[in-house]
Amino acid sequence: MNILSMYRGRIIKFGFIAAISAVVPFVALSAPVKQAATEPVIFNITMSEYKFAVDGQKDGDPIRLETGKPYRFIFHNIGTSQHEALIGQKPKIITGGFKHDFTTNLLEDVETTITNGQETSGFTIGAAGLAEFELLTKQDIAIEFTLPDDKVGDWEMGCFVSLDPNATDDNPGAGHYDVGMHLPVTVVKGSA
Ligand SMILES: [Cu+2]
Repeated sequence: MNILSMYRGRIIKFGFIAAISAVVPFVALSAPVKQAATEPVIFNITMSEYKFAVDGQKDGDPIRLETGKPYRFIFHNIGTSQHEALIGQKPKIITGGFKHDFTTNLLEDVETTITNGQETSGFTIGAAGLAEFELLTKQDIAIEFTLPDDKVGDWEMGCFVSLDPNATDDNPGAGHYDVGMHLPVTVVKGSA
C-alpha cells in the first residue's frame, strides 16, 4: 500500500499548524516531496467575512487552472474570524437546507505540499488526501500541487465554518458558504 492509497479520502483538518501532528495523518519530510520541473504559478488568496478574494482578479472571478502545471495557493486570513478552505464539488445539503462540505474534494488523491506561506518555511509537509484546512485570524498557509488530467471540470472553493460560534458538528447550521464565501475553480486540460 503506498502513501497515496493510505491517505485517500481521509480528512485533514487543522487550525494551528504547529498542532497538526497530533490530529492528522501526514508525512513530515526533510526535503520537498517532489521538485516541480517549473516554478509554480502563484495565487494569493485572502479570506475575510465572508469571501475569498484572489490578488489580481475581480471578486467572484473563477480561479483558472491547467492540469500538469504546478500551482501554489497562498492563503491569508485577513478577517476577524476563523476560516477554512475546501476545494470540491457538490456541496452536501444539511438540516435547514444549508450547505456543508463537498461530496468530492479536488485534492483527495493528489499529493500536496504544505508550507507556512512565507518566503522561507521552517517546515514542509507532504500530504495526500488533503480535504480542508482552517486558519485562525492573521494566519497564512500555502499549498502546492499539480493536477492530473482526470481533474478537468468545474470545482469550487468554499468555507463551511458555522456562522453561529456555538453550533455543533452534528448541527452546524448556516455557514460562511451560505452567505457567499465560495469561489468557482475551473480546471482545463493543460497543453504540456
Ligand atoms: Cu469562512
